[in-house]
Amino acid sequence: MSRISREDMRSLLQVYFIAGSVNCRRSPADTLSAAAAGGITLFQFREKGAGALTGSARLELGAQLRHICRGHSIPFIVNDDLELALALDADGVHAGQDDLPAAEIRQRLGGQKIIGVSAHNLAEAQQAIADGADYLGIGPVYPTSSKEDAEAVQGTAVIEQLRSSGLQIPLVGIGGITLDNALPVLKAGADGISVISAIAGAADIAAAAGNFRRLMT
Ligand code: TZP
Ligand code: MG
Repeated sequence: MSRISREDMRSLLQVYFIAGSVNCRRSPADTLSAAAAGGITLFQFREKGAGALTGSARLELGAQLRHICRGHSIPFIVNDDLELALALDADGVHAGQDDLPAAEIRQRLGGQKIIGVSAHNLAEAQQAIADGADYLGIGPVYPTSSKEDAEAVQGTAVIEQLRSSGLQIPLVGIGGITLDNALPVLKAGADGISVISAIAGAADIAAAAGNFRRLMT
């Protein structure tokens, strides 16, 4: 089976919502349902941080969220954990630099699934592309309180650098992105924005997702 095309991947990255139970003020299922109704284009299940679910509770929540994604035709990506992705028949995996190399994930997941990799510089980006990544997550663009071990804030500089080096791979910016600071990320060359708190923490989740979606058109 064939890899997702770059153009299809770019469209999916427009409003990439990431969440786990720790990030949600309402239930994760309600949060994701509202975000999906509002117009997110891709979802990542990232069950991480203090108080995160483990074992069967994590698997059950993943299955519930995958089901919601399927109902909205939104691809369901699992953060870090290849075994969980396989168990949930996820649409893809997102890996950090400390996780399994994309080449190994590609071998285990097969050709048609989506693989994303977090990259912080040109060398990491080139390696991820060589390993078969479909998209790269670049950040943190702005200060974030959603990731305990976040690297140094880089603004839009790395996105600009990757684009000026000629890299064509779909890119998404991440870290502290809100409606007010999203446009420079796109201007720098990202195909979309990835957010946790600006959607999961919003008083009106569907409206927040819808506002990001409108920014993309
Ligand atoms: N990777 C880099 S920053 C970040 C991740 C997972 C957290 C993004 O969360 P928020 O709330 O959108 O800043
Ligand atoms: Mg990771």
